[in-house]
Amino acid sequence: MDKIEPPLIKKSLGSLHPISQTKDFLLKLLSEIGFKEIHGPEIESEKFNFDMLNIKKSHPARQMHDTFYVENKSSVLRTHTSPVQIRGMLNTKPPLAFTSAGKVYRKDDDATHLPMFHQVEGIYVDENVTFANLKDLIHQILHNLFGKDIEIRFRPSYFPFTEPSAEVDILSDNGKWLEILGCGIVHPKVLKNCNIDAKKYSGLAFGLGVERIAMLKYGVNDIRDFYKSNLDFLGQFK
Ligand code: 2U9
Repeated sequence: MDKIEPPLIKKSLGSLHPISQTKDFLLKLLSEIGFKEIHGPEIESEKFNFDMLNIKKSHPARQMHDTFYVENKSSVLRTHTSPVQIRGMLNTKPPLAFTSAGKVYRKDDDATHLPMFHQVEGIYVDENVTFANLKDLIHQILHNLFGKDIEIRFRPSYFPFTEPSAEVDILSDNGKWLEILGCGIVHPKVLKNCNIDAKKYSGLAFGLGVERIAMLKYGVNDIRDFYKSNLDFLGQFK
């Protein structure tokens, strides 16, 4: 006699994708600190993606081989979530604290870069915002992500939209410094572009790549693993 199989009662549940989990973790942490999440379009004008952020016409990021241009060439697939912050600042008087998160697009494709990836960004504009406030905030974020015991290093850098600018590293187990995020004090020209009085107000801003954070947190060496829809790989993040 054939064996009669009982009906399958326990159905296995799915789970959020590890990139969504990492993005949601960051947004929740920042909302608890007081940042409000705002949203914006993935197809942007050159004005909002570049000009308003003090990115000059000659900047290499604007070249055809780095940016996806759409149709008439005055629209782009956003290369960062910063234009969302520009829209937020145009609509709101300071003090303000916003996060913007989601998909961004750049012409890149290798083990650590994809043509689509996710960013989480924050901006805080108020009277008397200083680099000390920025350092404190970044320490809070990184301690929540990687634990209280990690070593953190600020390294001078350059971005057109912040001045001064820094990149932040953490010390890994094997003694190597790993780049985690970029940040800085909002460039006064960017505040002025948004009709904010740069004599009265200053701002801090930071941006991080969600895939990069997830790779470091979970020890994933190839960014492409996140987008192969391999359920054995993805099931490990339940
Ligand atoms: C406005 C003004 C300033 C956001 C910032 C960075 C530094 C940064 C990168 C991290 C890895 C992008 O995903 S990544 O490649 N971001 O280094 N982002 S400061 O500064 C802003 C944003 C909006 C209006």
